[in-house]
Amino acid sequence: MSALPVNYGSEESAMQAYLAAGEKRAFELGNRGPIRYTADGRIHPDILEAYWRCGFYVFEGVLKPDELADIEADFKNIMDRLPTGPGEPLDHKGRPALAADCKSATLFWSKPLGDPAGGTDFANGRHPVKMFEPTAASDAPQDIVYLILGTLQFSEAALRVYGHPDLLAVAAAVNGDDFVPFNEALFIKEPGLGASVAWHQDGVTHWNSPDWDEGSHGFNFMGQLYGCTAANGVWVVPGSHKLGKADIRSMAAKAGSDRLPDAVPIICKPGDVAMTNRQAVHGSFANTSRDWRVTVNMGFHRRRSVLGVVSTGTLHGGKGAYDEARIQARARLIGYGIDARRQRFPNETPFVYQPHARAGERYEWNESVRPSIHDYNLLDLSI
Ligand SMILES: O=C(O)CCC(=O)C(=O)O
Repeated sequence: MSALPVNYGSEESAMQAYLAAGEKRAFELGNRGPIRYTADGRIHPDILEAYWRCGFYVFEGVLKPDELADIEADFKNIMDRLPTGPGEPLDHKGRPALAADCKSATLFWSKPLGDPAGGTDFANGRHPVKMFEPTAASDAPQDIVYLILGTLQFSEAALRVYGHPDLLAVAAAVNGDDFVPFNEALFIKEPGLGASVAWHQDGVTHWNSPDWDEGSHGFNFMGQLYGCTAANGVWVVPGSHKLGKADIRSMAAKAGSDRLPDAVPIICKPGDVAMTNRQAVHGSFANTSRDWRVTVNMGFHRRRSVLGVVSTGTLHGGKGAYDEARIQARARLIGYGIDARRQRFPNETPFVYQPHARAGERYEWNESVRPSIHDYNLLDLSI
C-alpha cells in the first residue's frame, strides 16, 4: 500500500466542503433502513416508494459479521493472486495470476487515483467528462486493479451473497418474479490509490424504446465489506433515473467542476447493501481518504428488458442474442448461489427463484460444478 496522506491538491478545500454538504443531503432523503416485509411477506412498499423516488436505497445490516469475514478472506486471496501488472501472467509469488486463463474481460486497471474512463470511448463512451485526478504518493505502484468482473468464479463468499434470500426478494419486487441476472463485479477503492469512476448512466439499449421507463435498465446491488463514505463511495443524482438520457457534459460545465451540485453520496456501514438504479447519473471520486472501499456488486434486470436483445459484446459478456437459452444458462448462477448459501447458512430459509421452480430445475453447488463456472460471465446480460 502507498504512503499516506494524499489529498485533492488544488481542489482539496472545495472537495471537503462538497463531501460534507453531500453527506448531509444524503441523510435527508429517507431512503435507508433494514429490508422489511409486510405481514403477507412482500417487500415493504415504503422501501419501493423511496427507491423509485430517489433511484437508490441503502439496506442496512444485510451482511452479518460471519459473512463479512468470509468475504474479506476471499477478497484478500483475490488481491494476493492479482497479476504483477496489466497483461502479466503471474502473481507476486510467481503463481499463475487470477484470471490469466479467462477469455472474458475480467481485470480493469488504472493509474493510482486516475480516471481510466472519463472522456474516453470505454463502455460506449458513457463517461463523457474526465474527473479531477489527484497526484498519488511517489511510492505508489504504477498500475492498480480497480474493477474485477465475473467475480462469482473467484469467490464463493460472493456467490453466497448472490443467493441472499432478502436481496433476491428485493430483486423480485423491483424486476418481477422472473427477474434475470446482469453481471457481478468487485469495485476496489484502496486508500490513497483507488481510481475514480467518472459520472455516467449505465444502460445502452433502451433509452429510445417506446416503452422506456424508470426501470428499463435494471439495478445494481452494492454490498459493502468495509462500509463507504462520501470520500470513497458512489455518488448519485437523486431522481435522475426517471429523466432519460442526461447531458452529463452540460451538467459538469454548469457546475464548473466534476462536483455535481445535486448529487449525494451513498453512505454505508460494513454489511450494508445499496441498491442503485443503473439509469441514475452516478460516479465516484478517486479515493484520497484513509478508508478502503470494497463493493460486492451484483446487477439484476427485468426479463422483458433483456429477452430479444442482441449484444455486440462491447463491455460485459460475449456477442449474441439474449434468447431463452442464454438467459437460462446465465441464471443457473442464481441456482448455484442459493444452494451455496444453503450449505453455509443452513438456518436461513432459501429463496425460491420462480423460473427455476416453474421449470423444475434444481441446482446443487459442489466441487464438480466449480469448473463449469469458469468464464461464466461470457454470458452476462448487458443492456
Ligand atoms: O463503485 C463504483 O465506484 C462505481 C460503480 C458503478 O459505476 C456501477 O456499478 O455502475
